[in-house]
Amino acid sequence: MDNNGDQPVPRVAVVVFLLKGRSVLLGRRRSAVGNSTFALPGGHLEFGESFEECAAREMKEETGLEIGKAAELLTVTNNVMLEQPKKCHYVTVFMRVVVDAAADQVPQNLEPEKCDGWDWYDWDHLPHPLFGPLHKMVSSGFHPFPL
Ligand code: IPR
Ligand code: MG
Repeated sequence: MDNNGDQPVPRVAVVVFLLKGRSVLLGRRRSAVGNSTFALPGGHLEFGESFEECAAREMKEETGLEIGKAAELLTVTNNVMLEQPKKCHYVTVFMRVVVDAAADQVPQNLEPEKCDGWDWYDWDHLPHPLFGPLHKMVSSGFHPFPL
């Protein structure tokens, strides 16, 4: 089908469960999509990128953390968000990176216009509200931890 630029189209987002022990890195979004909700670091897949490259780029851009090629694919969800101020449809690719619990990983808030700040949250005490795509996964019983 031809896309003349006026039609909304699905986009691809790559997000990362950065895990440290039983904690996950989350930040409160400042955005027309999921504003004020807690979300994983990540963002739009760029032309020609692998999921792993996108995960590493977004992590670096948003938090300053270097994950190299460590991200592994966990799952993919289809998220149609027509109720948002900016209607959108994302295919969301969820990746995982496990960091050394002893290592001093200090995330920086490098895009303060998009996020209130990053922090580690215990998986059993996640903050609310979670961003829609993440909320849907958590409510379904999904967890990102290696078996
Ligand atoms: P960027 O690319 O700005 O990091 O995008 P994002 O964090 O708003 O993520 C886009 C996908 C979301 C809305 C599922
Ligand atoms: Mg982002």
